[in-house]
Amino acid sequence: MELVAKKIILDCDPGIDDAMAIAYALGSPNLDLVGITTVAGNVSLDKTTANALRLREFLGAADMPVFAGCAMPLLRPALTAEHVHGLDGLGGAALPPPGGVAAPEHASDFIIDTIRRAPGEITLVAIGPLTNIALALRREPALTAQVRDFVIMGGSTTRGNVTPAAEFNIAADPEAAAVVFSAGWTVTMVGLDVTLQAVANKAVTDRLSALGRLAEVLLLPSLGAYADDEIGYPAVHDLCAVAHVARPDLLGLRPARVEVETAGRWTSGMTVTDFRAPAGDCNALVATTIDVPALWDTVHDAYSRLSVTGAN
Ligand SMILES: [Ca+2]
Repeated sequence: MELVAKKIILDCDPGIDDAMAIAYALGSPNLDLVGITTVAGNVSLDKTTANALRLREFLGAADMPVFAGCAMPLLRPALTAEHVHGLDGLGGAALPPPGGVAAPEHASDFIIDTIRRAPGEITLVAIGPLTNIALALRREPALTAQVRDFVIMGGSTTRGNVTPAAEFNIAADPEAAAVVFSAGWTVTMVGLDVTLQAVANKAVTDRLSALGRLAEVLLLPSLGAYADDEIGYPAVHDLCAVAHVARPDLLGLRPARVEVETAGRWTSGMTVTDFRAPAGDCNALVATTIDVPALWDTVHDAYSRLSVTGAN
């Protein structure tokens, strides 16, 4: 039986784990990446966009369209994470500056138009703050019915990483997340409950180091600089969400009602998750388990299929 790769749009804020997710999306035979959209998040929009362009060129996909989106959260001042991802967003990976430029269209227009033209075919995967997605939903509410699936890396049912209550992608733009979770579709939420288990420990980096220039130029320098002093090794959050689309067997999902806290003095950006909500009230499928060895197997397989380019 011939495998039909799933078409995906990746909305991202590269970002070290975003870079690993983009590389996976390009390498996986189960995925057909149709475009990359960028948003402000880990670093500013000009940097996340430049990083997406640098990555497409380095990863042998110079024709992959990149669309820049929102430079600021809907209502709040920007929240960035240079202390985690480095000043340019890719840690210690010294990729050359981009040769090309982003397409002129706004990210939210690309998302709306592409999904409208192929109803039921495209999975939208958001691995940064949800600003572009909220904007797209406000402009085209029918997006919820036209998309095949909608998957995010974000949130948590237990604890945060920016604050004790909130995970970064939700904390950076809680109002956008509230729009997205209340849009009337099912959000597949891949949050810290599972992504904190997906750590690139020494055994993982030893295995990745056999991948030649991909490892030497991108994976090892960026992972080496990826700060997570809490668990000792970096957790590759975004990679889990993209890998789930290619390999749905990796995660265990449970239906739940998720509300985003936007007003709490201590809990702004918290994804308040009710697993006991009646089925008709559920707006999310929440990842609660992950097969970590199988994740690294599929990642290694996808990475080994890439033909990395770029000058020495
Ligand atoms: Ca990200």
